[in-house]
Amino acid sequence: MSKRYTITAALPYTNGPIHIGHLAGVYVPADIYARYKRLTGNDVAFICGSDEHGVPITIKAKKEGVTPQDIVDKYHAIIKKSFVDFGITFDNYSRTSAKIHHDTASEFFKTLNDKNEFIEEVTEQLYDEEANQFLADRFVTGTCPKCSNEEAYGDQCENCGSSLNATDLINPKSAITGNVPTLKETKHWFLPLNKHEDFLKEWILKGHKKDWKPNVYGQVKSWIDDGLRPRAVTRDLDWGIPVPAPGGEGKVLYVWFDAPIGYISATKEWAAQEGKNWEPYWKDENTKLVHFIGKDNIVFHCIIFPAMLKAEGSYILPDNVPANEFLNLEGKKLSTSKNWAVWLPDYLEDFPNQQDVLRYALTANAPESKDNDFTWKDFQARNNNELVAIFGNFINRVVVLTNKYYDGIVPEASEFSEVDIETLATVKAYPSVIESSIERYRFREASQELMNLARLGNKYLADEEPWKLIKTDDVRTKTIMFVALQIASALATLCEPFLPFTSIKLKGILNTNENSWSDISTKDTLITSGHQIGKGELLFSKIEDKTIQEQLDKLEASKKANDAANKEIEPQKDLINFDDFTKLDMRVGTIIEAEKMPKTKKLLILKVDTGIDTRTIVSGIAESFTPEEVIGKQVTVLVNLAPRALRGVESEGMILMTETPEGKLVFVNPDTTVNSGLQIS
Ligand code: B3M
Ligand code: ZN
Repeated sequence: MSKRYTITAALPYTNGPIHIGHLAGVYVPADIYARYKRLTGNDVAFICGSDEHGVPITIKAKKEGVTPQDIVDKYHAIIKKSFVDFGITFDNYSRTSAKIHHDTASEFFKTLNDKNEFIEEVTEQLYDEEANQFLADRFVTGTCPKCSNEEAYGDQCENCGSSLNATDLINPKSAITGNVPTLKETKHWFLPLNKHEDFLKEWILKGHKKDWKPNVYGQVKSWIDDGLRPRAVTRDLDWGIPVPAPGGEGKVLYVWFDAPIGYISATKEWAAQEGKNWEPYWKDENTKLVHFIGKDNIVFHCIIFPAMLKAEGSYILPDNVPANEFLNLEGKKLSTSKNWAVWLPDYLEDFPNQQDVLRYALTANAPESKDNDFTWKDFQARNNNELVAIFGNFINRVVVLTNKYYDGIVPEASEFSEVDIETLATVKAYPSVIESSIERYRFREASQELMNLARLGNKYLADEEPWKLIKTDDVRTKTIMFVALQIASALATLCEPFLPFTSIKLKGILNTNENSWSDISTKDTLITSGHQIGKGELLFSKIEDKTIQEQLDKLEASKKANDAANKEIEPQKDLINFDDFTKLDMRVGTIIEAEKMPKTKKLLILKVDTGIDTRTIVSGIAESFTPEEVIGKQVTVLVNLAPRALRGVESEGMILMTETPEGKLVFVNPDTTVNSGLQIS
């Protein structure tokens, strides 16, 4: 039965491009769901937009010496393009700086204020005297009182997911100056979450929410069990939506108050463009509201936003919030600040037209019930062993053989064998098999079912061997190819939510676009005899080891460059007097021999001519130089350092080094050739 769906995907902060973690956690599953709901005949509003307020944007603007507006304009365009490039089919991708959003969020606040749903209170908040600024949200970090994570933010701990008030932090530190904040009085509007505790308990714990994912349900339950407290929904900042109430001058709405309302304003904007009424999408009890988010956003979507909607009174509440866990990259946490990420624009540059490969690899390995790891090796295996070897191979065989035997014309089927009948019946069952996984938000499982259909096709061809039968049994071969073409047609439709670009390509090759999702289970023939298909064209191509190694190297290099760029300059050490200095005996030395220390990655054993003698020095430079490269080099040596044994080799001195921005070690050496043994003073 056709239903109305409002499907939202978390609004990305506009402080940088998006990476594979965002795609895997939120946007690909949301898009699969939205596409599937549309294909099955539902009325869908798939909504997203840029989250353009909040501290992350102000911090980025400060860092780059530009205005917050410059930052959001730049990244809104980049992010929006990435979504189009990866086939994410939002009905509207809006932005929270849009007038319609400012108006909608202001109205929402005013309604709650008029209904006395807020507490207005003067309290002491953290303040940075040097920066002349109140510290909230990401302007302050400290230790989480719940899990002891030392990098919790003023509104949330990303480690345990708890929502916090800035004054809860232990050892708070300003993110602007590094100073310890003081306390200063200021007035704010608080949403008394405690007032909504009973309703939330009822709604989440006792209601029909048992079908929520265990990770979501479990977190929400534990927060509610802990007891809820009032939360400030305004901030002393100048970037955001002005507080529309007397006494609100110089203050703005808390970003997590305005951002979820962004879903509503984006729906309004879309409805106006489409000549529709937006209200049923948010106010009709029959509409199913589903929020796709990452796990760090659970508290906002399952507690705070529902409390806001309930307090307002005229809105529906989410039916489900299928939050995902986090995706790691090569065993390490994805990190924007450490540049440990695969950015979508970079991926497309290196893998043009291969969006479906990434969509598939991220879905097949999605962090649905626990954190998961993206590795380039797994990406390669998903492509080579599944997309190429199973899906692509099946389609290629069907298309090539149909062209070879019948000039691309779908042959007549004669009598179906038992295997044929069974195979066709299995194909008919696939839509509901895939549906049952998608309805439970198990997109990994759904993607594997899709691949199983291609496997079925491959097995059918391998068992029936039309390439052998063509020589002896023309009639039977035609029937086999007819059945295989039905499977290929089913794949063309059923792969659309997962592999949208491939679906278009495949429909082009089969020269048909007429089957809907439900046709696959209801129609006896998906592609009829006499229909002309097109020529073969490879859907996927093998990814070589070299390509994967290049990605691994690139990742490592960009992280190193980033580390070097962000390296804090060490403060000056304590003063020494001239006598201390003269104790150091530094000389020009010449490296005359070099070899790798066995079983180590970093160490070279060098023989150095110091002018005084030839001695052994063990140096940790093997990741920056081969032994051959250093032989003959003149270097600065501290010769009177007490010897010490490294891995059983006595090292008699130290070579002075520094590091390039890329993390490569370089020698501190004379810029002209001089005699070994010369003193440096
Ligand atoms: N911008 C947080 C994030 O990007 C936030 C989501 C808002 S959804 C209303 O993780
Ligand atoms: Zn915590």
